[in-house]
Amino acid sequence: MRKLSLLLIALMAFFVVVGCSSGSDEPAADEAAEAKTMETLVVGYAQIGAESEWRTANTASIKETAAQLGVDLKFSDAQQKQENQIAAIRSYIAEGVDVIGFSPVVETGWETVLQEAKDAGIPVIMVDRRADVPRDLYATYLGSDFVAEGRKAGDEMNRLLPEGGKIVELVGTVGSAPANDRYSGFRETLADNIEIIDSQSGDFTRAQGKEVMEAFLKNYGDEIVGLYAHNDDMAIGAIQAIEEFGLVPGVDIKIVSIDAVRGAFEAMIDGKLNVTVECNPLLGPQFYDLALRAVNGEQLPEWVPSEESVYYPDNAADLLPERQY
Ligand code: GZL
Repeated sequence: MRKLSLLLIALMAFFVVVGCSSGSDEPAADEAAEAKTMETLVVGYAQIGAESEWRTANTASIKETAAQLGVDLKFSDAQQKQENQIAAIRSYIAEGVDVIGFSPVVETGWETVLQEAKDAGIPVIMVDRRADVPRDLYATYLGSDFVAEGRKAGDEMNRLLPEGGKIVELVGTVGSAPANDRYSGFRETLADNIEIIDSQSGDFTRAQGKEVMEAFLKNYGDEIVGLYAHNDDMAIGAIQAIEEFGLVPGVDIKIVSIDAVRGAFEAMIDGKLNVTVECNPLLGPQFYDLALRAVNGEQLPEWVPSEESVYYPDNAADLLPERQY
């Protein structure tokens, strides 16, 4: 009996070994998948909305670059609603795209859906704005240093108001990384003789920038000698309110803004805006380069910062023709 059992075990072991090395024509499960190219890459992009000139230029860069590279782009506009962005990301996961890109409208509330993307093996790249999530939930963040933008804006306000005075602030979308960081960076460099007497959100739009500035003027009138706007669209709306109130924008009220969109150059040429700090929206080329590298297994740096400058009225007319946004 004992001999029979030993024979059976030996036979079983033999077939197991043969089976594994049977040279089956099925490829080994661990054979590296073929590397993706731009022409075979499928990208899902969950955009915030179309709230500003900056966003319009950012969207154009994402779409036009995909067309130039031959990337299959699935694109959605969330109308500045987080729930719409989350739904779009879930739809890309269900579609099985190769990589997901998104600009988080606010910093919080993303961990669950990004974990779902990770569980599905889909790398995520944060573009433009950053979300507050653990490092293992995203491949990299491509975007600006918003704190540095705020610091530059503070330096410019100090230069424009050497005697100091009372200023107001138009904040971007509440809870968004640019609003949070531009708020804090500005206060790091602002001189002690300049007092921020009011600070309200205009949600990065012209309409709300005008509305909030009208309220500021009603409450404080010509006490206000300066305005810090977190983006050019709110500044342009505020300029309209200042003119309707009977003051001269750029003269009675010095204005410092951020983005450096075409509308800001036109306002500087008209003498109504004193300075704009650049925030580059043309992120398409860098995004697809990072997306392809992530899909093909490269470990990416935590943050890829975009290059930016500061622009003034004195050469705005010369530069306007070459501005791409
Ligand atoms: C900044 C971007 C901001 C712009 C606004 O990178 O997220 O959102 O400053 C835009 O114009 O609406």
